[in-house]
Amino acid sequence: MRIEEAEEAIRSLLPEKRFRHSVGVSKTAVKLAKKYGADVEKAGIAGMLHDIAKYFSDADLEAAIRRRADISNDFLEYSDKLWHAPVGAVYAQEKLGIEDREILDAMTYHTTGRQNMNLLEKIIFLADYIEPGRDFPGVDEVREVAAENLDNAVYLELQKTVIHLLEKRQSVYPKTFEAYNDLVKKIQ
Ligand code: DGI
Ligand code: FE
Ligand code: FE
Ligand code: FE
Repeated sequence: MRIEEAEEAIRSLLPEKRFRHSVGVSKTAVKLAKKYGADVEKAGIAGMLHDIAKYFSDADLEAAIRRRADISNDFLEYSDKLWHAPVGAVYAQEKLGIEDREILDAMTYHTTGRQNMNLLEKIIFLADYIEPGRDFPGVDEVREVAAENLDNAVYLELQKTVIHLLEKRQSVYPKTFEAYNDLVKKIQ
């Protein structure tokens, strides 16, 4: 699959605003891939597809998580906002024929992160947060750090996300903490 084919695949599945977000993530991921030496085509495809399951119903998302032995059922114990990520990867594999493990993992972990994220996983995780359409307090700081050091930017995103969740009295998926603990060791 090429980036343009990925764009066509999401067009009918996402409302206009989410479609534009996905194009923004794809373009940002391509830029980060060029800067940090990742596979540019994979970054563009994973960025385009990352939210493909965002508008599936909770019932469908839950059914997919239960059906697939390779998606941890512990997602169901946490926020339903997490569910579209692993289910999107399964959808990309089953319906779009994507078999590339790096693309599928980048999609699976784009929301929560995890420890030992590889280059493509970090790029998609970060691109989702800083694409040009995002506008929330602190995003410009992360954009600036992203231009300098990938791990520092991923760390900052995780720090802001965890603080945000705690302030809103929301649960934090364990892999998000694991990603934070991993990156805090790697920052400069
Ligand atoms: O799908 P997007 O809106 O583009 O972004 P996303 O997939 O990164 O979703 C982020 C949302 O998930 C954000 O509103 C925070 C929420 N969330 C809920 N629980 C957790 C969580 N995010 C992380 N990283 N970890 C959690 O435990
Ligand atoms: Fe998402
Ligand atoms: Fe995210
Ligand atoms: Fe997204």
